[in-house]
Amino acid sequence: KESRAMKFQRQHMDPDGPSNNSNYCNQMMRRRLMTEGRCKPVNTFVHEPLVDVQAVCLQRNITCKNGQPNCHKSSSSMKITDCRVTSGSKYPNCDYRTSQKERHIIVACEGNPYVPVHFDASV
Ligand code: 5FA
Repeated sequence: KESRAMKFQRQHMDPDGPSNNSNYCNQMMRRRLMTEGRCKPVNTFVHEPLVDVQAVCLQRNITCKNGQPNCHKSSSSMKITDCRVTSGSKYPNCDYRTSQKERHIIVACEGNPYVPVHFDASV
């Protein structure tokens, strides 16, 4: 079974990206299996080395959106792409808007080793 840490990498890590095109989210949301059963409404990909994203679990500890205490905010801003389903998108033809940004990321971390398991926000 896929671990939560592996699921985070599948859903949120694209260190070599982004390919500079407006179809990025349409392609990546499908390729990373977030358009199976439903169109996942919003998702962020991070374009930084995995070790740098894992290191966020050692950076500033903050409260998550759900009230749990295990979120961490990156000390540096990171290259990200936000994917948001368009209002006209109809499953199974999932259509996304692609927005590239540079933001501090907030991830939830769990386990031993203590690694990212959920993408909470970017600020
Ligand atoms: N989740 C939320 N806060 C968490 C925390 N502090 N520690 C660990 N996990 C936390 O996200 C709900 C999901 O986020 C649940 O799985 C919850 O365990 C986790 P959502 O934004 O309400 O839904 P979603 O559709 O964006 O996310 P899913 O694909 O269901 O959730 P994933 O956790 O697999 O992916 P995510 O990284 O996008 O959250």
